[in-house]
Amino acid sequence: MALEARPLLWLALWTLAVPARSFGKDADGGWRRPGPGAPAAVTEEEHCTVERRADLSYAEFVQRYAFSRPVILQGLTDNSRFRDLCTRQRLLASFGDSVVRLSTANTYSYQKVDLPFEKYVEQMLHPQDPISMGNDTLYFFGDNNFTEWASLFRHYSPPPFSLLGTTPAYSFGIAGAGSGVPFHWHGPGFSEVIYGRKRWFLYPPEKTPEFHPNKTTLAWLRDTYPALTPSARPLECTIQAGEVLYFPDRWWHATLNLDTSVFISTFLGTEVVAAASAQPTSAPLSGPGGG
Ligand SMILES: O=C(O)CCC(=O)C(=O)O
Repeated sequence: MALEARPLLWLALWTLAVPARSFGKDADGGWRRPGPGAPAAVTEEEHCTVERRADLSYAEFVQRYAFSRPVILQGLTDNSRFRDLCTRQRLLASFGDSVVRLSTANTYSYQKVDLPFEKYVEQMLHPQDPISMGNDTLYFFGDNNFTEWASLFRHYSPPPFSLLGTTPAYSFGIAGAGSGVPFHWHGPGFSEVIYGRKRWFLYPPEKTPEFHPNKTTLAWLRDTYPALTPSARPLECTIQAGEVLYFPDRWWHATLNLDTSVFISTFLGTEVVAAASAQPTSAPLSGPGGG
C-alpha cells in the first residue's frame, strides 16, 4: 500500500471503532441520566469482604461456597448480547407498553403496583429520596411476565452452577441510585449486575442483623451501620457490571444500588415449590425473614 494512503486507512479504522467503544464494557446503556434530584450520596465500601473468584471450578464452588459463604463470580458467562438488549433505548422500544409490577422496597415487599414500563422508566426511575420509608418506595424487581419478555430472557446465560434438587427462576429489575431492598432471607441464588453497581450486605443465618423492616437500606447505612463494631459488621461488597454474587440458603442480605442499575437474579428454588408452579416464579422462597 502506498505510504500516503496509510493515514486515511487509520482514520477509517478509528472512525469504525468509535461506536463500538461507546457501547463497550464501561458504557452505562443510557441509564445514567441527568434529572431532577441529586443522586443519593452512596459510595462503595472501604474493604470488600466477599471473595472474588475468576477461576472457580464447579467442584470447588460446591465444596467451599455453595452451603457456607457468599462468593463473587467473574468471567463465567458472557452476557454481552443480553446487555446490549438491556440499554434504555432498546428496552423502551421493545417493552415500553408492557405492564410491569412494582413492589414496595421493604423487607416483606407486601404492596404491588402495576404500570406501563415506559411510565416507570420516564417518571419513577429516579434516585432514592433519603427520607422516604421502604414501604413508600416502589421497586421494579421480580414479578416478571416471562411470556411477554421471553425475547429478552432467552438471551440471558445464568451462572452454570446448579444445586441438586433446585430449579432456577429469574427475577429481573431496574432501579435508581440509592434504592435497594432491606434485610431479608430466602433460598440460595445468584445476582448479576448488567448496568450500574450494586452494594451487598450479608450476614450468616445465625446472625440476625439489627434493622427496621420498613426502613430503606440507604437509611440503615446512614443510621445503623456507622455504630456497628467491626465484629458486628456484615460481609459486604459492591458488584460491578458483569459480576455475579452467589448467596447461600438463608443468608440475610440487603442491597443498595450505587447507580441506576439493571440486574437479574437466578433463584435456586426447591423442586417441591417449583413443581407447584406452572411458570418460572419470580418470587424468592422466603422464610420468616421475608423475601
Ligand atoms: O437486587 C436487588 O436489589 C434485590 C435482590 C434481592 O434481594 C434478592 O435477590 O433476594
